[in-house]
Amino acid sequence: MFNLILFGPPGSGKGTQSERLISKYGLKHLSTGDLLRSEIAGQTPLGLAAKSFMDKGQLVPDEVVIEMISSALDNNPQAHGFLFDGFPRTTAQAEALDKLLNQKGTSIAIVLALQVSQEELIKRLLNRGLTSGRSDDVNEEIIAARIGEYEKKTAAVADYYKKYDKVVFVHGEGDVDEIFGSLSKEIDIRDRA
Ligand code: B4P
Repeated sequence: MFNLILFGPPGSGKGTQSERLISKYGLKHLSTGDLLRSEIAGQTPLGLAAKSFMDKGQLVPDEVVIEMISSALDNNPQAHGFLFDGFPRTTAQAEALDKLLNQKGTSIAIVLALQVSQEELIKRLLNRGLTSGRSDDVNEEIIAARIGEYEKKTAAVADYYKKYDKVVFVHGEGDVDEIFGSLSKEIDIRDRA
């Protein structure tokens, strides 16, 4: 089993690159952002609770997203590997993920961390907000709150995995295909190892 985390600030291209990586490597895509948005669309109690955090640019509480990922892992016993997109976003989530994977006799092979400047992140998210209908992309204040949450709570997740020598930083600005090429190169080195 080959499990990877695509890591980076909001708007760094995690969703964009995930789509390509899952089709090239046959991984099961687990995006907590997508899972939460589908709960919101279904107007479930979980979705309604999550929406109040997401609309303010805040992270959804750890126990909610950990439970969602735990169920998704259980529901995909046939997967050859998982691509985690937007998860883990706190050290507590990283510790929980390690435990869940350990129970299944597997672990994270690599954390690919996309690096994008703050100006570019804001530009991309405001641009997406014009067409996506996503309430967390519509104004600069909410976007700034999301970047603030990333710096305060999520950046430390890279330090957590650095201890295990699993983090590779990849330049995330420029041509989407070139970035995909850089990510693929890093996976290919490990996948063959
Ligand atoms: P997510 O859905 O994870 O979304 P994201 O961080 O905003 O975006 P991503 O990095 O995937 O950006 P994308 O590729 O689409 O999170 C949304 C919210 O859900 C969070 O704020 C939080 O409230 C909640 N949440 C999710 N997971 C959670 C967790 N684990 N714990 C707690 N809360 C959680 O790219 C953005 C834009 O850039 C797109 O328009 C794309 O087309 C463009 N783009 C991509 N690559 C480009 C490139 N190379 N050049 C130019 N533009 C590019």
